[in-house]
Amino acid sequence: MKRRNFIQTGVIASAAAVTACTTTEDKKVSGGISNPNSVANLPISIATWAPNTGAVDAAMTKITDGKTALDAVEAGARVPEADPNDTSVGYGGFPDRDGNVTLDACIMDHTMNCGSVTYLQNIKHPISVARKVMENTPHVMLSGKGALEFAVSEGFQQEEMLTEKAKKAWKAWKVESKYKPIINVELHDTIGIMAIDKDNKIAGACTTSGAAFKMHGRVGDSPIIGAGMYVDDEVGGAVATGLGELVMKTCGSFLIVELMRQGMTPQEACEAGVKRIADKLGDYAEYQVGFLAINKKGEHGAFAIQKGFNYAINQNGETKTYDSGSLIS
Ligand code: SD4
Repeated sequence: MKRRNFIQTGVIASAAAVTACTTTEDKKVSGGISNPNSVANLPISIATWAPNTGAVDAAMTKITDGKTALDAVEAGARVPEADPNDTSVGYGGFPDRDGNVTLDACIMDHTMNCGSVTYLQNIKHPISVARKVMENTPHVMLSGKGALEFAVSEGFQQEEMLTEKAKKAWKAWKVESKYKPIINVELHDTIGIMAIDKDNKIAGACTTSGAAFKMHGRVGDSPIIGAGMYVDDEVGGAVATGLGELVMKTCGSFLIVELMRQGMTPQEACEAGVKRIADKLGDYAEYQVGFLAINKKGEHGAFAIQKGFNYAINQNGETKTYDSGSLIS
C-alpha cells in the first residue's frame, strides 16, 4: 500500500470508529472529520476550559503587541495561576492530601526548546520558572527542592499558595479521605494554552496544581513534554486536561501531534487520542480527559471522554468559547 493510501485508510477507519461511539448530539460537534466551529484564521491563542477567556485574551494582547507566541502562552498561563478562585492552577490550587500545594508546569517553543517544573512549592508562577529552566539551564525539567532553589535564584518570591478556600476544601475532604478524581472540577481546570504569532511560529504551555488531594509527591501529565502539552512548528500542537495518569500512559499530546503529521485534522486527532485511551485503558469511563489541538493554519479541534469539556479561543482579536464533543454523552 502506498503511503498516501495508508494514511487515508487510517483516517477513514479512525473517523468511522469514533463516530460509532458518539451520540447524534456529539456528531454535530465532532462531525468525524473537522470541527464545524473551526475556521482557519491567524494569529490564534487557544486554551482548555471556557473560563480561560482572560488567558487567551492576554496571550493575544502580546501577539498584537508584536511579541512571540512563547511570550503569549506564558502571559496567558499566568492569568489562572494568579487567580485565587481557580482551584486547579497556581495560587489557590487545591493541595495534596497532606495539605501541600505542589505545582507542575511546562512550556515549549517552535524550535523544540522546552522547560518544565514539577512539585514546585510556594511560587505563584510556575510557568515562568519553566521558561527560565528552558532559557537559563542545560536541562528540560527541574523538580521539588531543586526547582524551588532555582526559582529563588532567578528572583522569584516565595509565597503561601494555600488559600483559606483551598484549606477549607482540604479539611472537608479529610473527613472521609477518599481519593476520587472529580470529573470537570468546577469547569475551570488545568490550563493548556497554545498560540501562533504574527510570524506564524507556534508555542505551548501547560500549568496546574494537579489532581486535588493527590498522594504527596504525585506528578501528573501537565509538566511532561509530550503528555500534557506538545508543539511542533511543522505540524501544530496539542494540550491535555483531566486525569493525568490516562494521558501519561498514552503519551497523549505527542500522539495527537503525530496523528496530525500523518494527515488528520485537529478534530480527528483529538478523537483518535481519546479513543486510544478508551481502547487501551479499561477504567477510562469513570474519568475525564480532554484534548485540544490546533494545526498551523489555525484550525482547531477538541474531544473528551465525558461531556463538559470546553475551551476558549481568540482568533485575530475575536474571543469565543466552544463545547467539545465527547465519547460518553
Ligand atoms: C493532572 N492533568 O495533574 C492534571 C490535572 C488536570 O483537569 O488537568 N485536571 O493530572
